[in-house]
Order: sequence, then structure tokens, then C-alpha cells
Amino acid sequence: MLWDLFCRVVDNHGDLGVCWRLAADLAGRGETVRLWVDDAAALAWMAPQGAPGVQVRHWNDAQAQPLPGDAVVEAFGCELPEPFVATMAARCPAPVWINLEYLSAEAYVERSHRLPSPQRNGLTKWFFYPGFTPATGGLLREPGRLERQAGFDGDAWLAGRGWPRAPGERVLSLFCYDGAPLPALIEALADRPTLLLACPGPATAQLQGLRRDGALRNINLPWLTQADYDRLLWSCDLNLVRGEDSFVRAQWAGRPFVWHIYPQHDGAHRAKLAAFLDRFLAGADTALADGCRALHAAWNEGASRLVLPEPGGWCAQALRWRNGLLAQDDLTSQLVRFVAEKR
Ligand code: TRH
Repeated sequence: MLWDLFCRVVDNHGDLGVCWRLAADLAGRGETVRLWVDDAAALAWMAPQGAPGVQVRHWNDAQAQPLPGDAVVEAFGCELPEPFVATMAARCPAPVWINLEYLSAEAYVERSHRLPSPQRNGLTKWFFYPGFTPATGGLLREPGRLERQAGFDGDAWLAGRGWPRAPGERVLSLFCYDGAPLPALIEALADRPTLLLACPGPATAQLQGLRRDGALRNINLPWLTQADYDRLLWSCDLNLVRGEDSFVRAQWAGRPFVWHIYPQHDGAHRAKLAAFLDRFLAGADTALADGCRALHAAWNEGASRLVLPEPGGWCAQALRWRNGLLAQDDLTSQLVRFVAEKR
């Protein structure tokens, strides 16, 4: 089938990051995808090699009213160009119109997933919610990901990139927003030799001015391709991630992670964070659960001090969590089935 996937880059990189990953995954399964995006600049580092079967088109070209595909995905409620919507209404059969929502672990997601929204022009827009349970649309997980990680040697990869782990050193990746309490993190890491691999943006900017003692060293990374960013996550003992897509990729890495949630002015992100931790920590022992919650509160509220949970139990919980998620249908499979069902 032909898919039209619309993406508007709000800020940061997750809208495009998620849409690119979905487009490439669909194309990898034999679908044809037109990715309409208003600012594709970040693809230059995210996916410089592109993907067979994905055509990246500029958002404005959609005004020229190409014949819409079999499925139209409006990512994160980005509001499609009116002329394109008009051609959708005129197409017979009408395309299946999907609004792909942001990821959340909150309960409303299961109630809202797959709900229809009849439109004035006679079309139906379907709400499709990613999520962490079988009653949701699931998570992006392209075929072969687990196998690629299984045979991967993280230390060799780090050394090959010029960021070698010294003997006995703990290695962390750091991808965060402004406001992350880096001084508290640096203090919490002082107990062991640590290599901090800082991703571009607030992480490297904030580390610049901070005093660090001998036990901790940091290297500022360039923007990596999505595939290399995955390899970074697979190579580290602890991944500090943010937003939506790196947050999911850290869960697939099966390593301890700390989530810097995208801050919302009305504080709605706090409920979203709590809902995720409730699911992630289900079945964990009290010490780990309390430690993880306290760490996320400190990291997301900018505390002056933070404590890392004991790594052994944290690793076991991250693996248990990933194994549970692997049992669910992935987002792309569910989307393809949903469109075939509604056509
Ligand atoms: O950049 P983000 O903060 O994006 C955010 C979130 O998606 C948030 O939900 C959304 O509301 C907001 O944008 C508008 O974090 P995220 O989601 O992890 O997206 C970053 C993308 O960049 C992701 O696909 C991973 C990728 N990436 C690389 O490819 N290479 C890199 O070196 C790094 C650090 C990230």
C-alpha cells in the first residue's frame, strides 16, 4: 500500500525521529511511504542514508494535491494541509486516516485507542495510541532489532569510535533537556571511575562549565545516526534519555535508563511520568522502586542531590520490562493490520 505520513517538527527531534522510524519500518516491510515534513534538516544526521521505499517530500508540496495514498497518518495531531484533505474526501475508496498520538502509559490511552472521529467532510479520522499494553497500539520495534543487539560488542564499538571504556570504568550516555541537575549527577557518579558520553544540546552545553574530579571524564559526542545512537545505548551501563523515541530505544536496549520527560507548562508531564514508573516498577522490590522513583523525581525536578539505585536489581528490572514488551505486537504491525481492516 501507499502511505502518506505527515510530520510537523514542533521543536527538538522526536516528532521527526518517530516519523522517520515508522516510515523506514513500513518501507522495510514492502510498503511505499511518502514522508511529508516541514523541516527535514535533522535527517541529515539522523538517517543520512535514507531508506529504500521512503520518499521524503516537503510539506508544502502536498498543496499540489497529489492523489492521496491508501493510508494517511497525521502524526501527533499536526493538522494536514486543507487541499490535501479535500483530495482525500474525493478519493474512492477514501484513504484510512489515522491520527498517531504521542506515547503515554496513562490509563486514558487504552480507552481512546482506535476510536473514530467522524469529520465534516464525511471522512473518519481514527485515533491510534502507542502504548505499553496489548490494549494499545504498542511500540515501534523494527524486525531484526533484537538480533542485531544480540551479537553486538559494545566495548569494541566504543573503542572503534574513539571513546574507549577504561578498565573498570562505568559508561553512561547523557541526552537531556535544559534544567537537568548535572551537578547532582556528577556528584552521584564520583564514587567510581565514570565515562560520561554527552549528546549534543543541553547535555554538552551544561557540562562545559562544570568542575569534574579525576574519577569522572566526559566526551562530547556529535549527532549520531539513529542506528549508531542505538549502538551507543547498547554499549552503556546507564542511559539518560529524554522525550519519546530515545526513551523507547533505551527500553529496547534492556539497560537501566533514566527518563527526562518533555516538560509541559501545565505540569501534565508529571502524571505521565508517574504512570510510566508505575508500570515499569510493577513487581520490583521496594528498594528499587523507591530508588527509581526518587531518582526520576530528582532528575525531572532539578534536585540538588540524587542517588543511583543499586545496578544489579535495576538491570534485572530493565530486562524483565523489555521481555514483557517483546511479547506485545509492535506498532507498525498493528498499524498495517488496522489499515487493512478499515479499507
Ligand atoms: O529530541 P526529543 O526531545 O524530542 C521531543 C520528544 O519526542 C517529545 O515527545 C516531543 O513532544 C517533542 O520532541 C516535540 O527526544 P526524542 O523523542 O528522543 O527524539 C530524539 C530523536 O533523535 C530520536 O529519534 C533519537 C534521535 N537521535 C539520534 O538519531 N542521534 C543522536 O545522536 C541523538 C542524541 C538522538
